[in-house]
Amino acid sequence: MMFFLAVLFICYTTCASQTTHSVNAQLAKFRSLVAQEVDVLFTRADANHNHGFDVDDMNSIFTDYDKDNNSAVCETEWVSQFTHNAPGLNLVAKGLFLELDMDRSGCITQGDLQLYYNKIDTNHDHNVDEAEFKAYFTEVLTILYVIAIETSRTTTALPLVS
Ligand SMILES: [Ca+2]
Ligand SMILES: [Ca+2]
Ligand SMILES: [Ca+2]
Repeated sequence: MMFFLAVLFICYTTCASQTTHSVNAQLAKFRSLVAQEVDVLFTRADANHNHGFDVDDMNSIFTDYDKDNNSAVCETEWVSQFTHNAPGLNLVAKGLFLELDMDRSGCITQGDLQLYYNKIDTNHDHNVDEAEFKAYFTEVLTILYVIAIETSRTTTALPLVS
């Protein structure tokens, strides 16, 4: 993940003066890197390795993140877990948290997970398959990375380079 962001950042800072052709090439590279990240995300999310994202998988992630076992994953809990090995991903973690806290209560609960699952299940067959998962998170991660790059560019501190 950090390698990806570092490549992205280097590209962003060195590509500005280059031609449209190379911008397109960099865009293609950006898309392929997002695709790689989504692959990694899916592999991690599919905890029971059945090539789908099901309720068991969602509960595994929830239990993993709910460190104080109070059946709620609140923002600090989520962000500290998510950024544990990658402190530069604060903004991406916060963005994902806002996605998951569907009722905006400040914590992710089982109710949020149900709503979120229904949202990703775009064909409404009560099952999130690999294609649905990847299509959804490609969109979300693309947006979050673009925001993260913009933020790093407009602040003196570089949150993506740690
Ligand atoms: Ca908790
Ligand atoms: Ca909530
Ligand atoms: Ca489905």
